[in-house]
Amino acid sequence: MSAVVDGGAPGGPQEAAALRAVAEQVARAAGELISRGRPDRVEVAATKSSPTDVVTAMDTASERLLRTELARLRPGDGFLGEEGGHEPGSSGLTWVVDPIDGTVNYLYGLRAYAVSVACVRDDAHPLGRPDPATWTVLAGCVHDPAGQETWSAGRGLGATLADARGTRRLSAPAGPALGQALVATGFGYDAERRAEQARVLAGLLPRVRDLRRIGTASLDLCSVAAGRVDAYYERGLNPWDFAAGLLVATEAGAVVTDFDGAAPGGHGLLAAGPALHPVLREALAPG
Ligand code: LIP
Repeated sequence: MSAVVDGGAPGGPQEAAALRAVAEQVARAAGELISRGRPDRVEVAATKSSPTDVVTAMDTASERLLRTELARLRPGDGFLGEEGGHEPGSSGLTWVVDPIDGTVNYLYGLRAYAVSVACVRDDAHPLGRPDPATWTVLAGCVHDPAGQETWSAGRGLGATLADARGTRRLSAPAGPALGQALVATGFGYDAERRAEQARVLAGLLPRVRDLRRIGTASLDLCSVAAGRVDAYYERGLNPWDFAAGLLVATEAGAVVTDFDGAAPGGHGLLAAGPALHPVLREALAPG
């Protein structure tokens, strides 16, 4: 795909399909860069919100590639990246990217990391920074270079997983009873937040089958879409951590909200099959 990509009528299936193809193309290119270019010993280039919130040179290189490729393929669109922040566009569409989701896994050589690329429209902030409370995710791709798995979705087009065996449509299971549920979760970079998350976890653990901590929100959401876990919840995520995975999970039939049933965001995200979601939401309710 070399020329500028035009997506057809705004909000239509043709536009969603064209944006999905762009997301897949650039996510795979960045995935190739970070997996082939991973040094044996990855150094911490800088820290952000806390001493454990790290950036590596490959996070920055991956975001640079994504920004350049998207500017070439979709001139006029905005860009919001974990490392470089927001660059407004004129088209009303914004690409929300995490150049390496699961950076700590990448740093330690654990294989659960991914490139996450989503395209959103936010009519409440047409030329501003898109807000998960008001945005619509039109297309998204989560590419796992170590596992050679590519998860993608288009609004109204469903969700798929492509790997060495081919491409298959995803359909999230309704979900088991709470006591049988395998639940994924995650923890922030701030010690106080982790203490609070540990309290919630301690209350939930005796009531479910077991917990999984994969370390990568985008792959956690895709795992719900594929039935590899029954649910995923986390507080404190950034928009780029969940934008693409959110669409993969919802297009596969899972329910994704905050802990009050409204739009998910940094204040809370809960994803599960339609039968398990309300039960787990109640189990996670304070008090
Ligand atoms: C990570 C998320 C993960 C969360 C981590 C971190 P990063 O994103 O994917 O779910 O538990 O605290 O936010 O920093 O690797 O892009």
